Amino acid sequence: MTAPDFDKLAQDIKLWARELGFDQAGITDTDLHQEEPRLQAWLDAGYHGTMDYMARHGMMRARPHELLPGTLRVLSVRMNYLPFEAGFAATLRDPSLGYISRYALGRDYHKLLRARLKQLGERIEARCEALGWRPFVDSAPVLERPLAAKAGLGWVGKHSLLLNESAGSFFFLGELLLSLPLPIDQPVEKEQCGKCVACINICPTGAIIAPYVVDGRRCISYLTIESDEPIPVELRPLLGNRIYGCDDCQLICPWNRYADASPEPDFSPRANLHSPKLLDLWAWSEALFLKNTEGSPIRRIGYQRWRRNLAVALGNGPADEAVFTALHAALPSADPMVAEHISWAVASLTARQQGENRKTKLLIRCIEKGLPDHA
Ligand code: B12
Ligand code: SF4
Ligand code: SF4
Repeated sequence: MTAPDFDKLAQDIKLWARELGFDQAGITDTDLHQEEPRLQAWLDAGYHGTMDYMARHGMMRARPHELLPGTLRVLSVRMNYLPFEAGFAATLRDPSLGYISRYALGRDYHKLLRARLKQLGERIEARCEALGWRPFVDSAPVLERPLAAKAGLGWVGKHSLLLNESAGSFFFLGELLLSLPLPIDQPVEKEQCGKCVACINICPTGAIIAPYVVDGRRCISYLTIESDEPIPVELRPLLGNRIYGCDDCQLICPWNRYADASPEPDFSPRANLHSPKLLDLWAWSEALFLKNTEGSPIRRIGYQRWRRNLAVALGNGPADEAVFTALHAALPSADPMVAEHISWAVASLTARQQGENRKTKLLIRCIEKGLPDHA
């Protein structure tokens, strides 16, 4: 058997990736040694909070070849996820609605991306004998953003997400580790944030503590999804109506004016999650939560975290009689952590005059000016 033409194979792999629904693919080597001190500093500072898996794999995150011995290249892929009718402003503006991060409105992306990467791996394997390969998405102990940046998919923005000149940042990343000496792609020449610091300023909880550095413990995504602990009291009012993740640092980013919506049916919003009334969600029993979130990433947080998040959002919303009644009714049977959040919500509604958060107002104005297609 003759040795494969690796230039041609690299071109074919990128074509197959497009055929499988990825919006872009790039190839890089496994050398991330420059990232190791930054990753170590981030861990040493404790910015991972209770995400123990971040510390557990240590520097392996920066050494993909240790994950699969023999790995020579990383194929990095990205897939847009924004739904056509994202309804950002309408949902953020109305405090009686719950805002769910737009990546989580449809089916769980992990399954979709991993299945597509597996298909891609099988297709490459059919061309090359004795190939070692392994797909990764998100949960992988590798630094996906620095790898994608090296593979030419974009640059790391000051919010720490990967940004692409023509696609913004509303996309998922995934990788295939490959034992093939494919030609590598060049990184984007320079990051293009320039003097902009909009994401840092708009972040509701001040989680972007310096350009490119996110203190996970302050990020709403961590507080509402990853953490199973009580949400720190001082941060609760800042969450507004964000009940699962947060998109603010991406929404304010000028590069997302060019973000494309995804035609992928799996990412189409489920009607009951797109811009739901908080009180409707609050009425879900655990059985209904499990039924309504089947196949959705939201299911992974479980019912108690879901209730905790809803209680905070209700406490930040309108002080209607119906809200007080619903909160009081849930108190006797609530799990102790949720009960504490319900009591906080009742106290907060009682004490406070209603009014939209100042930063949210500003964000909505910016979305309406800059993102007409999605707003
Ligand atoms: C842990 C994690 C989180 C944590 C911590 C976030 C963080 N910034 O690390 C929390 C729960 C808060 C989180 C939130 C979100 N996440 Co997340 N998360 C991850 C995960 C699993 C690991 C990230 C990681 O390694 N962090 C450790 C830090 C040290 O790494 P880093 O932030 O990449 O930092 C590097 C660079 O910033 C760089 N750096 C540091 N200083 C400097 C200076 C300069 C000049 C430069 C150029 C670089 C640089 O050095 C660091 C080390 O290499 C990845 C998947 C993966 N395996 O990579 C998804 C991932 C990063 N998340 C993703 C998403 C979509 C989100 C959310 C948007 C979800 C949401 N809507 O709620 C938010 C965004 C918050 C934000 N602004 O980061 C996507 C990002 C896609 C993209 N376009 O970049 C990923 C890649 C998942 C995926 N497979 O698609 N996430
Ligand atoms: S996702 Fe929200 S809370 Fe997290 S860094 Fe971005 S703006 Fe801040
Ligand atoms: S908002 Fe500005 S600073 Fe932040 S990532 Fe976008 S361009 Fe960069």
